[in-house]
Parts: sequence; C-alpha cells; structure tokens
Amino acid sequence: MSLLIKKLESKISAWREEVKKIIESGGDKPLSEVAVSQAYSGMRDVISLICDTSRVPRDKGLIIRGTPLKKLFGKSPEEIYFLLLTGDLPDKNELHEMENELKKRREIPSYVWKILKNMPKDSHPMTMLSTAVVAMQSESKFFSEYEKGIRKEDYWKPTLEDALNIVARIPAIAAGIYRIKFKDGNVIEPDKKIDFAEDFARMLGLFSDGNKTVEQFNKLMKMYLIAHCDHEGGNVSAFTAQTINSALSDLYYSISGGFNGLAGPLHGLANQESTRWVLELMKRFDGVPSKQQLENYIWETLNAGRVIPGYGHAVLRITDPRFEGFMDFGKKYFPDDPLFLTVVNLFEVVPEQLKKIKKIKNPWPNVDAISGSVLYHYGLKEFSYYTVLFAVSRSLGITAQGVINRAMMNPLLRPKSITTEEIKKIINFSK
Ligand code: CMX
Repeated sequence: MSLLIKKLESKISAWREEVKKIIESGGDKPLSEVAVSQAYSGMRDVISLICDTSRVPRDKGLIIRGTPLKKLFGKSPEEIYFLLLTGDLPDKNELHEMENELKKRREIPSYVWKILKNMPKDSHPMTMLSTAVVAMQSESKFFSEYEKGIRKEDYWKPTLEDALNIVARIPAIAAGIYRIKFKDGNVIEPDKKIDFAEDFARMLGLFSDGNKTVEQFNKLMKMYLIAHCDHEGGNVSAFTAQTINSALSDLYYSISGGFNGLAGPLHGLANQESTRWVLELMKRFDGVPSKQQLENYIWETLNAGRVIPGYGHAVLRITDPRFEGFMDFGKKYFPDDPLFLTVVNLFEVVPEQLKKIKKIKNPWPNVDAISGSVLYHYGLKEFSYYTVLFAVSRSLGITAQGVINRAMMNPLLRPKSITTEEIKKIINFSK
C-alpha cells in the first residue's frame, strides 16, 4: 500500500496546513443562517459540514472530487475509490496497487457466514449486511491501535486499514447474503484474480456458464457501484456514519450505523419501494400501462397519503444524473423491457403531476426511480435486496470520508439543539 500511503501523507499534510490557514484568515465568516423553520424541517440547507470527497450542487448533481459523475462512467470502482480518498485518479501503478489491495483483503471470516446463516429467515437483507459488518468490529485496526495509545495525527492510518478491509470484503458478504436469503445458501467464494465489480457480479451467481448477457451485467455492476458511491456529507447514511465515527467509534461501527440509515424508505430503500410500486402498477393494468392509467395510479398513491418513491430529493432540483445514466444504459441494451419501459413512461408523467403539488420542491426522479428496473432485467428480481447493492457502492464514499475525517483530526460532531419553549421566547410567540 506504499503508493497510496505516500500520496495520502503528502496530501494530508498540505490539507491540514491549508485548513489551518483558512480558519485563521476567514474563520469568523458565516456560511449560513438558520431560520426557525429550518430547525423544524430536518436542517435542510443549513451549511455546517465539510465534505471534500464529493459535492451535490442542486442544479448539477453528483460531482466527485471536481468531476461530474457522468464523466466518470466507464471507470472502475477501484479508480473511483482512489479518487475519493486522494482527490486524484490513480496512475497505472497506483491503480494496480489499489486493485491488489482490494483483492488480497477479500477473505471473509467463517464466523460471518455462521452468523448470517443463523439469522431469522425473515431478516431483511440490509439487517443482515449491517449485522455482518458490525460483527467484524473486533478486527478493527483503529480500535486496537487506539487501545495501544496511537497519536491523533496517525489515526487515519489504521482507519485506512479498516476502510480497505471493509471495502474489500463487502462485495463477497453482500453476494453471500443474496445466496443465503434467496438461493440455496451456498455462498460463492471471492476470486482474488478478478476485479471488484466483476467479482461481485460473479458471486451473485445469477448466470450459468456461457450466458452472453454476463458481460452486459458486469458493465452494469461497474456503473452501479460507481453511481451510488458518494453524495456529499449530509445525506442520512454518510452523516450517520460520520457522527458515529466522530466519537472515535471505528469504521465497522460507523458503516454499520450508516447502513441502518440507508435502509430507510426515504433514503436507500426507495429503490426497493419504487420497483415494488411499479410492479404493482403493471399488475393492476396487466402490462405496460397507458399514460392516462399512470396518471390515475399516481394520484391514487398521492391521495392515499403515500409518496411516489424515486421522485423528489432533499438537495437536487433537476433529474438526477444517476437516473439519466441508467436510462441511457437501459435504452441501449433493453429498450423494450416492460418494466424499464414503464419506468421511462413514468418519467414523462410523474413530474408533471408532482408539479401540481406546491409543497414538493423537486418533482424530478432520483436514482432510485430507475436503478431497480435495470437489475430486474438481468434476473435480479428480489427487490428487497436492491438497497444492499446501493450499500456496496456507498461503502466507498463513507469509508473515504471516514479516513479523511480522521486525517483532518476533525472533532466530535455535536450540533446544539434548542427546545420549542426557547424558540417561542426567541420569536415572542403568543397563541
Ligand atoms: N411524493 C409525494 N410527496 C412528496 C414527494 C414525493 N415523491 N417528495 C416530496 N414530497 C412531499 C414531502 O413528503 C413533504 O410533505 P410534508 O411536508 O407533508 O411532509 C413535501 O413534499 C416537501 O418535501 P420536499 O421539501 O420537496 O422534500 P424533502 O427534502 O422533505 O424530502 C425526500 C426529500 C427524498 C425524502 C422526498 O422527496 C421523498 O419522500 N421522496 C420519495 C422517496 C425517495 O425517493 N427517496 C430517495 C431519495 C434519494 C436517496 O436518498 O436515495
């Protein structure tokens, strides 16, 4: 790991120096004001967190270390991980080293399989993933180095070890969960000779030998594992993980906690909810529905007090570029797939309907409106599994953020809360 460590060492000392100077020269300048209404609405738009791995301008979507996601499609998860960690895409040698690191750390401890196989049969795949990760906590290098008294400046080094171990193991664990939960329970062992995305696709065991669609599916996995890798620092999974990690709980605790947040229907579970919703819709109308039928169904859902899954976003105010990426993929490889076609038709109908509801700030689709349909096409039909795929990818961003937070020696996260009684006094409230 010498090239990565060397690069990070020089970057980190420059980053630390720069932040010191930033605080000295402009530390008093306010970043945002907080209105009472924002305190009551999930701190939306309150700028008070630093995240350097990626940013999400509301009119552009995900930008990873300065490069828009769309320009990064075609890169491998290994390249993106190096980019997230260091700010630079790797050269040939650096990439080779990253690939080897993630290959050699791929072994899954046997106790993980025992735990997963003994969990209740109706455990959600995300519960299984979160459990598997936290079960490995005793292997944390940060935890053991902290016990030995490691210096604060060096926290990032064992955190990087944990990050690489977690990222290397998650694909095999995630694929194993699929085999245990939905197939015969025989897990397919990792192959240290092939790359991250392809090995993950192989371990799912979806295709028999000689099946020609394998290559397309591998391509999709490469894209999928990049598309969900990071989305700045304030989203539920990243922020949860970061909060846990700020208490110097190691990355095993943090990632497991972050995944628990990802498992919520307003966040990562929306891909499961969206696919379920579209399939129910197709069942109701016995195939690909007409535009009028779509419109009726949308209003039936809204009038029942439910959200349209996959639409809206806390930050974005445009169609999510990740949605567009998957749409381009589907249009290229399976434009006539009925589920995909329905998703594309919904894209033409839903925004116009949501625009009629004033309180909805973003009527456009997010990634979860489409990401399930592309998996479904290749026979990955168990949609309660979809958030696990999101998590495999998101582990790249969350662990990279964790390494950087420790490298920057960021303190405990502890925003200040306020009571409703205090607010009443501040605004001179009278009934
Ligand atoms: N369908 C129906 N109502 C919606 C809606 C949708 N798709 N999107 C927003 N709204 C509603 C909200 O529920 C909220 O209603 P209340 O004031 O009654 O609670 C109102 O419109 C205002 O919401 P907003 O300011 O536009 O959006 P928020 O920042 O509060 O919420 C999000 C963002 C994603 C939770 C919301 O758009 C939503 O629930 N979408 C559906 C679920 C989804 O797709 N989640 C995945 C997001 C991406 C991800 O993290 O993976």
